[in-house]
This record gives sequence, C-alpha cells and structure tokens, in this order.
Amino acid sequence: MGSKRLLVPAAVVGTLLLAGCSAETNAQWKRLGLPEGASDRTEAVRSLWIGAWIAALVVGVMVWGLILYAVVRYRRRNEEAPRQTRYNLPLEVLYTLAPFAIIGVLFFYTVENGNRITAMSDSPQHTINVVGQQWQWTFNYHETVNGEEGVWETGTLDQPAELWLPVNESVHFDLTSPDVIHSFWVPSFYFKLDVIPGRTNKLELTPTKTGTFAGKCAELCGLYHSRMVFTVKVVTADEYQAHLRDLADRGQTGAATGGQDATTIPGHGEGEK
Ligand SMILES: [Cu+2]
Repeated sequence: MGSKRLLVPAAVVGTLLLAGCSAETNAQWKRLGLPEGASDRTEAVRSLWIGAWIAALVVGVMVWGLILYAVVRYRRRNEEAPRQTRYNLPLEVLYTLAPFAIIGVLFFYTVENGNRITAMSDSPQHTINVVGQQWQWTFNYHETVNGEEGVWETGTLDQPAELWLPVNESVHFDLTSPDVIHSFWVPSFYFKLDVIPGRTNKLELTPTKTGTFAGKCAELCGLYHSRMVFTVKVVTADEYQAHLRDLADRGQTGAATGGQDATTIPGHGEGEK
C-alpha cells in the first residue's frame, strides 16, 4: 500500500485529536486521567497515582535501556554459540533484591497514603448514614433540624438521590445496606468504599470545592445497578442548613434505612428484584 493512501486518514485523525484537546482535557492529562479533586483526601491519592507511574517509568526506562544495550552489544556476529553465564552470584543477588526494593518503596507509600486517606477525626462536624439499596441511595443526615432529630432524602430510579454536603466542613459517612453489596463512589473525591449488609463501613472527608459532582454505585448489585447513580451537591454551610430545613418541612424526619421507593421498577411489580 502506498504511503500516500495513509496520509489523508492520518491527517484527519491527527486534526481531530488536536481539536479534542481542550484546556480541561490537557489538565486531566497532567493528572494522568484523574478528574479534578474536590476533597481534602484527594492529594494523597493523586501523589500515589502520579508517583507510581513515575516509578514504573524509571524502571521501564532502565529495562528498555538494558534490552537495547544487550541487543546491540551482543548481536550475532558468527555461528558460534555465545558465552554462557550461570551461577553469577552478584547478578543473582541483584535480581533478587531489586524487586524487593521496588515492592518495599511502593508498599511504604501505599500504607502511608492509605492511612492519610482513611484517617478519622474524633469529632467530625457532620455525620451522614448512607444507605445503598437495590437500586438507589438514601442519605440520613444526623442533625437536629427544627427540634427534630435527623432528616433524610432518598432517590428513585426515575429521580436519583441528591447528597448535599457543606464545603470545608468535615463529614463522617456510615455506609449500610439492607440487601446486597453496593459500592459508594464519588469519582471527584477519589474515594470508593463498599456498602456491605450486616456491617458498617466508615469514611471521612472534607469537600473542598462547591459544585455538582457525579456519584454512582461501583459494585454490580443486580438488574438496575446501572441506574444507581446520585448527585453530590457541595454548597455553603448556609445553603446546607437551608436544605436540611427543606427536608424537615417535607416531613422527612427521623431515619430511613430501606428506601422502599427505590425497589419499585416502572413496568414491573413492586419490590421485584
Ligand atoms: Cu448498587
């Protein structure tokens, strides 16, 4: 095939690729694919992610270099078999220790950043019980609103739930499930944690940016798993309190741990799974 026949499609693809590079895409490239972080825990994940890639690249460059050197330096020059090397102690020590060193460094940073990500404070400013149920979310805000203890909101398949959070205030999450395993995931928080029936998983974070973020279930949990999405709204403390009063005014006080609405599928029987 003539090289000219490839030229046109290559130019078209190249133009399209370049046209697709918005400032946002470029910024995402610099984060190696991560979305923009929106909580106080994202820096630990970001540094681990970028650091692991740099470490992999350093090892990769060394290995590629050695391969290239061996290919050129020891290329076949005649029909004689090359000199065989075995039981070379320094070499064997090197390729036993080097992987241990690599694993050790990765392990150290993983544990250190893992501790920073999962750290809990003694007195978080807000506590929210997140209920993952087939196939939506219920959020119980443990707050006193208009003299009532606790307000909640829940989603349905047609109207996914909203999770409201106050910016720059620490939030403790208790994750529970009445049915099967789900996974609570807000990509912009770089955080994902399983929601397991019969146990309470915990996480804590402080949202650092106001805005609207996507949330979803990250564990295949049945027929309508794909519709188990929700919206995170990070707002000012005043807007947060106003929203809680709204929920109380709608009569959504106390605690909701099952979310019956979410099991009603349009066109199917109630509670069918
Ligand atoms: Cu789920």
